[in-house]
Amino acid sequence: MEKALTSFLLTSLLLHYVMASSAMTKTNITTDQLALSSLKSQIASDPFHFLDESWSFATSICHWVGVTCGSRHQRVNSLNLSNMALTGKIPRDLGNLTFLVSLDLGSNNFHGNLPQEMAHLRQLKFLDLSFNSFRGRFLLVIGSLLNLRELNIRANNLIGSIPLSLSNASRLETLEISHNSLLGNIPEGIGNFHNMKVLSVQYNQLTGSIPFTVFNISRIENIAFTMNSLSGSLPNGLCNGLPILKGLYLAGNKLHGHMTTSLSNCSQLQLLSSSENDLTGIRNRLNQLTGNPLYVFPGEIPKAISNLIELEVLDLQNNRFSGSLSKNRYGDLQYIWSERDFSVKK
Ligand SMILES: *[C@@H]1O[C@H](CO)[C@@H](O)[C@H](O)[C@H]1NC(C)=O
Ligand SMILES: *[C@@H]1O[C@H](CO)[C@@H](O)[C@H](O)[C@H]1NC(C)=O
Ligand SMILES: *[C@@H]1O[C@H](CO)[C@@H](O)[C@H](O)[C@H]1NC(C)=O
Ligand SMILES: *[C@@H]1O[C@H](CO)[C@@H](O)[C@H](O)[C@H]1NC(C)=O
Ligand SMILES: *[C@@H]1O[C@H](CO)[C@@H](O)[C@H](O)[C@H]1NC(C)=O
Ligand SMILES: CC(=O)N[C@H]1CO[C@H](CO)[C@@H](O)[C@@H]1O
Repeated sequence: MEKALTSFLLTSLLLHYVMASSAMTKTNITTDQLALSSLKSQIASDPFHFLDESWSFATSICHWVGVTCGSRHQRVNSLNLSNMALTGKIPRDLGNLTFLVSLDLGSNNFHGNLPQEMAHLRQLKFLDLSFNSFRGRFLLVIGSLLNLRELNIRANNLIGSIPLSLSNASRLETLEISHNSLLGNIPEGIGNFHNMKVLSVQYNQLTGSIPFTVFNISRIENIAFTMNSLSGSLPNGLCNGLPILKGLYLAGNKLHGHMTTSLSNCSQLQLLSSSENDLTGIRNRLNQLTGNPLYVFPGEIPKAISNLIELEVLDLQNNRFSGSLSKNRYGDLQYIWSERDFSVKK
């Protein structure tokens, strides 16, 4: 009797739970549906009709083009509208997609300010807004996205300085904020990114010196500061905290000083660009990198280039190289290398 009662209670409890949670899922699907509809209403042009037909209430949002839902919650966890030639703005309601883990709007014609409400996307790990025309001080939002691993806002019209709060997003592995109009100093807090592999702030209007904390991020593979107005000198023992550094892009700044420190600890360095600064002594130091596949400095293609077993991409456009190239073997493409422009391949 007791047993039957217990089992009855358990069953009704379970039923209650199932009903309550399905009601919640339903409301929440509506939430996501409204948010996506709001986004669609802000898209002024969809020349290839990616969303026209697919984004209709006749089908579940989980089947809409570019939308992926989580299998447990049936909430939108990924939105990928990259490279669809869409023109439009991002509505505040996008911030209601609170289960989003991955958002890729790269390579479209989105414009206007990015809404503050994007700070509500706390689950976000991957955010790509590159190659659009977004403006405003979007980086202020990033300090709220504590789970973010990869941020790519390359090639927009974003302004403002790099906020101190950015270092709250301490799990970042890729910070690609190049080709915008960012001003001011690079904050010391950049050294908090212990997992950082790629740091690219090239082609902005950043000033002040490079915080030496950058040279202590032991997992970093590529650092790109090209074409800013950074001043000051490089630290002694530059390489000692950067055991797996592959690319260091310094060209086109106001750095000065004589390189007295050894580069021999940068045992994986493949590309170093330092032209258009007031740095001396680097060329001599490069001779220490005898085991390395590639070193690049202006005016000369190094002989070692023909031994490039690990070369991923070599892009020599817009440079002033001289010398001749011999045949190389090519492996997996991962990065685009050129003297002045570093980019993460998508
Ligand atoms: C998004 O969330 C806000 C705040 O909860 C709410 O006011 C708004 O109506 C929501 N937008 C949509 C399209 O549901
Ligand atoms: C988005 O889709 C494009 C094209 O299918 C793909 O190349 C890209 O990797 C996707 N982005 C993400 C974050 O999965
Ligand atoms: C981010 O860091 C700032 C200090 O730079 C702090 O005031 C703020 O509370 C932090 N925000 C979060 C969400 O942790
Ligand atoms: C680099 O890291 C070491 C060891 O953690 C620390 O002692 C040193 O102060 C750091 N240097 C900078 C410039 O952050
Ligand atoms: C290379 O790094 C090691 C360990 O950090 C250090 O002991 C050594 O002095 C460094 N070598 C040079 C030439 O700086
Ligand atoms: C309308 C709404 O957002 N409902 C619920 C969606 O799911 C979260 C978490 O599961 C709840 O906190 C909301 O109340």
